[in-house]
Amino acid sequence: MQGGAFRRKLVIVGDGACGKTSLLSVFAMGEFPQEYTPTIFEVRTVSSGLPSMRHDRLRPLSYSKSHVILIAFALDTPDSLENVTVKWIDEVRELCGPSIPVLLVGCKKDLRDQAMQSGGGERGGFVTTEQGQQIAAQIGARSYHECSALLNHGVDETFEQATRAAMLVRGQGAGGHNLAEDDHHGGAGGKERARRDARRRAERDDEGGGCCGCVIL
Ligand SMILES: Nc1nc2c(ncn2[C@@H]2O[C@H](COP(=O)(O)OP(=O)(O)O)[C@@H](O)[C@H]2O)c(=O)[nH]1
Ligand SMILES: [Mg+2]
Repeated sequence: MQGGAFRRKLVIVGDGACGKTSLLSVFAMGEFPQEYTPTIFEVRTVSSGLPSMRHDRLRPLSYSKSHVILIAFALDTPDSLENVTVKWIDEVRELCGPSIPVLLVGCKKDLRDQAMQSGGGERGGFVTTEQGQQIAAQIGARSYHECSALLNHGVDETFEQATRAAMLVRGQGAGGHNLAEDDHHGGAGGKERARRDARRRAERDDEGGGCCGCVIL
């Protein structure tokens, strides 16, 4: 506890372009970003990243001391839900352990609603609520949410549930990756040094300012 306030760290992961930055931007700043900017590590009130192979090695740093994880996917992209089961949940459990609360979030609900209204939603191409709920149960998620950052539907509710879940986690949170150990085994070459510097930056961000409570990957 610092300054009489609880500090909780929330991390959002999920496929690139599934809607993570927009979700957070709408929640934190009340604004839907007009331009899509894939980001690597953006540190302001949030951090954001583009999940590519190159960033797979740096991403574990951002999980450090998390209290709650949101795994996001896009309701108009079934592949992004599949990646929840084949990639994201494994990474989260490996780096944050079995007990950190995980919420599953389906983004871009407005696109599915629109397709349903025009009769196109039945033809596949969209994830149904039942499918989302089923995967949420399969990965042991605490809850399942659907939202539209564009229309600001379901955004506050999702973060409210995430905050409640985070409050139940005691202490400093879970996650992170012991790069010192890697250095011990692999030597402190250029790559290791770069990763160590990134870790220090991430740790500084964790500690500083009180604004960096949220990380998007
Ligand atoms: N229709 C619709 N588009 C969205 C929504 N959220 C994000 N997008 C769009 O999806 C693209 C990727 O969004 P972004 O938040 O940057 O995804 P990220 O890579 O996961 O951070 C952008 O073109 C956004 O405008 C939404 O709720 N509805
Ligand atoms: Mg982003």
